[in-house]
Amino acid sequence: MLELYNFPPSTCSLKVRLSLAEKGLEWEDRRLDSRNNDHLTPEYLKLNPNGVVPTLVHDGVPIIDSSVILEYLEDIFPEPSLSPVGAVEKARMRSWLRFFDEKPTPAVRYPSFQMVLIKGFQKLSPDEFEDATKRRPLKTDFYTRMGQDGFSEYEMNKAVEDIRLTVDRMETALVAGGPWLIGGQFTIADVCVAPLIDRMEDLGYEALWEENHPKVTDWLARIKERPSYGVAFYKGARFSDIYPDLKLGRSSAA
Ligand SMILES: N[C@@H](CCC(=O)N[C@@H](CS)C(=O)NCC(=O)O)C(=O)O
Repeated sequence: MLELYNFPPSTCSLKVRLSLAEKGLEWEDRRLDSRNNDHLTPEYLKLNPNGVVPTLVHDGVPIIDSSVILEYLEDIFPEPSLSPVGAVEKARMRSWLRFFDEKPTPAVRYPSFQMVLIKGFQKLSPDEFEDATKRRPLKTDFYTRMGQDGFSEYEMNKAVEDIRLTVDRMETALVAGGPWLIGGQFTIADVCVAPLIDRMEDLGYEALWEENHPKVTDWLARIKERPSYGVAFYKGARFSDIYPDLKLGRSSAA
């Protein structure tokens, strides 16, 4: 049995939901609510000591870290394959995964928290906020830097630069040989970055690629046409589903 502990809008959870849908796998939805700190309970920390989602539990065995989970699914359920056969192509795919974990994944958190997630933390007293910060095994530094007033302009600009770098690299790769990031095959490299680009679009930053990255724009449109997209991004999985007024600030965000 496959169980996925996840939050509906979490980009890391969406990666795994996309892959499960691509493979047509049945799974139990262990949906957690971040506002209740469901991911910080002693029971959950036994599954995932990092206190983050997603966690895949396969026949009782927890597998953590979204990119690791994607490769695990490739190993256990190789068909339909989201991974190339050749060693060189596989290395290229893995280097995309490392890059996505290194740059755009952390970068997307800045506007996500600044524009949406901070709201929940602004309701806390300073002591409650400090407690919320300290109890997060991997996130204390990030939450401390955010504070209850938000990130600095420098940090926000840096995050946007990292997304720009990402779409630049994607455009170059797609020009050299699409339609997917490593060529003809849709792979977990595409799966990994798709929720990040979708999130930036949801926050109103689509000008970052729509203005002068036509291949990335087409790539995103093609991804959205895949049946897996509709399954993973069900109603409620985007911030704008939860906070409709987010759309109002779109034009000024980029
Ligand atoms: N490297 C981890 C990162 C997971 C992660 O940061 N998840 C976020 C949601 S996308 C989370 O659980 N955050 C909890 C929190 O901020 O307290 C992975 O890819 O699984």
